[in-house]
Amino acid sequence: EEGAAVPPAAKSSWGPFLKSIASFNGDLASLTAPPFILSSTSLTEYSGYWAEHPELFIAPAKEKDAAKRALLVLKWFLSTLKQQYSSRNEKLGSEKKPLNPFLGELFLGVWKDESGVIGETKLISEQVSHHPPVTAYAIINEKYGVKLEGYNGQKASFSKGTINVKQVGHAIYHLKEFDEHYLITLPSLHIEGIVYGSPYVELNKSTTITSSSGYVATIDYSGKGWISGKKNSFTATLTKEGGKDVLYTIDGQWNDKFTVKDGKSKSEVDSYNAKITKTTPLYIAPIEEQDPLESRRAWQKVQDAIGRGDLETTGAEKSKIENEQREMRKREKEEGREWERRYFSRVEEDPVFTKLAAKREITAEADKTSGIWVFDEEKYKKLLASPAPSEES
Ligand code: HCR
Repeated sequence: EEGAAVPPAAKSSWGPFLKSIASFNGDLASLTAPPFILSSTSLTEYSGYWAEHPELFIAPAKEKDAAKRALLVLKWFLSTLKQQYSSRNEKLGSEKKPLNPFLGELFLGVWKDESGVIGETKLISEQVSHHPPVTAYAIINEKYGVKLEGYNGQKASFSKGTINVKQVGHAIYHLKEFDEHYLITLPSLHIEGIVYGSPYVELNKSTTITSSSGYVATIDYSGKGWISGKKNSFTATLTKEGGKDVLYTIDGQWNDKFTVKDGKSKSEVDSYNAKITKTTPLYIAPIEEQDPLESRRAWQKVQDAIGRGDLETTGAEKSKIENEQREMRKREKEEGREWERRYFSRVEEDPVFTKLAAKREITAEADKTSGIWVFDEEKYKKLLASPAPSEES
């Protein structure tokens, strides 16, 4: 039944919402969703989903065998999918519409390490473009010399009752000791359950992880009604570039269990249970110590209002931020300058990406992400030396 999962008080808003998405233009930020489907989390926070298991994030750095290392990178990637694509569903009861970050918005944090084994893992996430919305991030573990950097935007379309989302951008995982890079492509997704008022994400098609050491992982996604008939299913293979032999296969559900098998003997060599593997909480500075551009400080009033269900204040506080932003863009335009991103820079070309992308015919689609973005070590080092408060705010 249409809107079956919609709270009674919001029932009357669901029909009109369904009609409005049927004619929507592809810009997710402009989609006006009924209040109960609004989340108080900004998209800049989603970058953290890449490392909620720091022990898996750094595991490849400890592996001396190149093929097993590539396998551990694949395993870590698969372990992030549950956080990325179904954690809101599980925590909030359905997928929700995140806050649309403003240009320059930051989300900074660290996964501390009580064990003393893993070392600190830092997260830097920054909104590098507002039109179109693009978030860039770097996740760094100095102790093991592991760094992930990437950026992404979304291109959406509506068809046959679902929202289809294509992700533009990519991620690059780097291992310092082995001087290895892994180019990770991002899955397309669609949203199921919209008609019933309980949207959740299902991943589409396939993605790849291409390593500079010559390994290729291919992950094929399928949902309910496909091969296994279970939602959030996948099968993955790891092969040596140019070779025909499958070294390892992994299959199962990314929100549940999956098993790793040897490609030849088909015997199980490893397994993972996403349901019972605990995440490590991200430490974020208390609001009063945060920079004014940091997400939770900047959105505090909006978030409180959403939490209280106070629509009027939500709207008013959102407008304040939007107007301030509009003013700033106007001033920059008049003065012929562009907002200086704090941690990232736009580049003509990222040689690491170009080299790995050429192996798979992957393109950057820079026109859809307002450029190619890289983590700027120079800016980062300068900021570490003297954390300057923001001038604009
Ligand atoms: C599509 C989506 C916003 C973007 C979210 C992304 C793609 C962001 C980058 C993360 O690394 C991975 C990721 C996971 C999310 O699943 C995805 C979101 C799912 C829904 C949301 C829409 C904007 C919400 C539309 C409104 C619906 C609920 C009616």
